[in-house]
Amino acid sequence: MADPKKPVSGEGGDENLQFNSGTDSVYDASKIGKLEGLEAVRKKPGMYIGGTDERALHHCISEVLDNSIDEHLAGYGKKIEVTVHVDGSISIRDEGRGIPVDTGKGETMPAVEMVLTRLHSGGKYGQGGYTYTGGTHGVGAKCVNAVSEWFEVEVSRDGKVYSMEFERGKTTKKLDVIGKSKSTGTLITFKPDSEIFQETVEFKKELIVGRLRELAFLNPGLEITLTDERSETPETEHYFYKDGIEEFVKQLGKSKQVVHPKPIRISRIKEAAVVVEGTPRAVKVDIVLQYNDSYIDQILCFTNTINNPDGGSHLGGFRSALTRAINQHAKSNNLLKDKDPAISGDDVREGLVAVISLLHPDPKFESQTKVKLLSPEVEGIVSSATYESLMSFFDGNPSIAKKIIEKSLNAARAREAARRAREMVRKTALSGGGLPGKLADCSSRNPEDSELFIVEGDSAGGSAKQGRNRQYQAILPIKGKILNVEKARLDKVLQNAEIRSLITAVGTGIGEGGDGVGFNIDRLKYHKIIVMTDADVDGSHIRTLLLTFFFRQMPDLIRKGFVYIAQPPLFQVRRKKREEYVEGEPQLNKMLIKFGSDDVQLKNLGDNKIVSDNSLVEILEMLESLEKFTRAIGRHGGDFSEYLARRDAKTHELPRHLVKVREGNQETVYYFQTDHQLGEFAKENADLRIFGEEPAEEAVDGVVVVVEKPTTKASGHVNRRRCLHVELHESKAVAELLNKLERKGLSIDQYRAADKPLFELLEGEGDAQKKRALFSIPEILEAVKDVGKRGVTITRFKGLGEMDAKELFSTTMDPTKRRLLRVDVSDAVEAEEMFSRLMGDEVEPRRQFIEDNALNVRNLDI
Ligand code: 0RA
Repeated sequence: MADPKKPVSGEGGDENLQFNSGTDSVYDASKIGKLEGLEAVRKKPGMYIGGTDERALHHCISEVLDNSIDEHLAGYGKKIEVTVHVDGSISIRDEGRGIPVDTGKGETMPAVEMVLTRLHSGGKYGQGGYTYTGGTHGVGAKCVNAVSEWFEVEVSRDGKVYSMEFERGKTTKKLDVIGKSKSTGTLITFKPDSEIFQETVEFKKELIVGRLRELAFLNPGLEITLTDERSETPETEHYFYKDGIEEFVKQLGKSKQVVHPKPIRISRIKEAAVVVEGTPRAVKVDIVLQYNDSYIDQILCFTNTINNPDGGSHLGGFRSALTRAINQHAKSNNLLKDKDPAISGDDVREGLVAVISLLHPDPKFESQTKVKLLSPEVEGIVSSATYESLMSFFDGNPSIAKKIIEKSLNAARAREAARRAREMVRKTALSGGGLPGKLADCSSRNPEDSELFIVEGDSAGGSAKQGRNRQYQAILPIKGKILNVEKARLDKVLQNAEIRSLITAVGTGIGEGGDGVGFNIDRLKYHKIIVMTDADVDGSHIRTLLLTFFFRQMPDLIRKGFVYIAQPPLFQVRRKKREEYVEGEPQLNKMLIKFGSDDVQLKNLGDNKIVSDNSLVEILEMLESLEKFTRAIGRHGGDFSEYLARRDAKTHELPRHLVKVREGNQETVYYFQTDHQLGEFAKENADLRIFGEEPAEEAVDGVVVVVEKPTTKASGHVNRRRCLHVELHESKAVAELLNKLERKGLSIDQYRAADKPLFELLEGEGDAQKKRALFSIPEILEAVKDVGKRGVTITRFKGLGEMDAKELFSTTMDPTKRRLLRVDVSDAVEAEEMFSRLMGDEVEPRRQFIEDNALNVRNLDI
């Protein structure tokens, strides 16, 4: 077998590589020499995966998923399983055909290796009859491989299970058979490389959920599951929607009263709509729409299951046809009176929820990010499909048509009223004294470095005004609960005094632009709008109301990232007359360790040497991270010291597989170092079917399989052996930590409690010195924390008012110390659900919900 440490292929990179589908390439040996490895992707991640930020990180998941979805669309596989592991890696398992593993004629490597390491390959193997793809097929997975610290693929195909491994795009384990399987599919696991994703490598569950749910809606009949093993109690969530986008539309409008119970469905296949490479091909449109009693519209557009937030030709076609159909039906049925205002596009979209899903064999987008569809031929296709379907629906359902027209007319009347109200707001804003009296503006007139703090309550507002930097920080105190804008129409919202001062302070105006008084981002006076409320129920309610207002009336403020949440500290820690402020539990923990380690010394009884202060802090930090893994192994039913005991003496590698076998009440846990050892075990215990093809009987985690031939006991009782197999992806991270600890003089055998002391914790000097004997490594951390807690008073903060002006500034407002959260609504369903739940009547679940989800709030260290 190949040396696992040494890359065996994928040498240097050609920086000038351009994308191509590879269909025209002939992979003779001479060309392969030039077809470079994946260095190009690592050098220019922006070009291949759209950057190195949190969004790009999550985009990696989509890149792999798209391949699995393509398999599903091609008729292979009904289920995709996504699992986030404790070490930060992620697995995507599908039931597709499996990436081909054969080595083609004249090739030097198996197809799977080509597909995953050769920038130009893929098209050649990817022509499996996929008609509609996100345009990423074949390209995605290899780019993800390039930007992964490690990447593993397991292919089930032709009765066998194959595996391969890579590091940063280079092969570290050649293709190998590790077991047998009757099913087919691909399992890809990767850990994003922190050298590439310098901002963060942490997958956020909310961001994953959004995409998975969307994909399930767009692929009716496909089941997608998500398990987050990082949570204390990992549960598997299932996304499955038999009725596809119809259910999507229902969910989006879940909290609202609907105007008609059944969503309207528009479906059309336009044959020979486009010509791709000389072949005429069809374009397919699916639209579902439904009206509700709200005052906002939500239209989501997708092309080949990719979201196009900026719309494009499909949206254009839909919008114009909707306006045309409603006006036409109203006119032909004499539903308009002379004094009625004209019904505009805005009016027919009030209270509309719609999802447009387009399948196109060769879509053209405005940019790499695919936020807007260009393909001009689509406009006419969508427009005529919409117009014709709606006209016949209205004819067949005259009472629904009448309701929709009545609703549009109301919207038109309200639009007139709102225009007058907005004009009034604008006039007050422009007539000099228009700025709200309570606003303490900053002196800077440069929006880029100006900040507006919206502060709950006059008392906190007073402190903030005193403590602020008046050069660039403006303060607007908001009293009590502002109007619930979710439930009110624009003209009502604008009558509320708090809302009016908010609008004037922000400067942009609200509502649709176009008539000169609407929202205009160019008039924004502050590039940071910071909501600063108490960490209690009222505080979060006010925060929610404010965010709802922005979300509804100034969505671009949120979309463009101008809205933030201030984070006042959660704890005050008093010790020896000193006060410090602490953000949250993990930081508090860190602080206690720091206090403890300041007062103690650690003596290693092995060599009788005192560990240096610096080393002690590092050791304690490592022990903290190790605890996370201890819990994870425990959750799989393993025992951490047992697991550590299986470390390979030479390579220091830890077991990569855990198999728990249960027979009656008896439970045995097995650990395996390599895929091979697991394979051997699987062969010897064929009844367990570790690479199972039977539906899992109680899938907790990993694969649970049921015995094939139950042994029948004399009593006639059927005794089945069950097993749970978990791949321990965290082993690499744990092994690294252990190596580091070893370099600090702590040996792995000291992990389990010994019968004699291994370390001594020393406190104080000379005769007064206290000694505490420690029998194992984990005890070190505990003992130091105990010392750290002494003489410390911890107070939990409730309100901003509990801090004086200076404290408020230094903990929450000072740009060099504060931590702001940027508000980022990335998922419409989630946001919708969130807002409706937030607006519900029960306070406690709502507060919890805000704390847990905080609007996909993104951490920003500013
Ligand atoms: C190349 C060719 C074929 C399938 C795939 C790649 C493939 C890639 C991925 C990535 C994740 N899951 C996947 N499933 C399949 C076609 C295979 C054939 O024709 O048998």
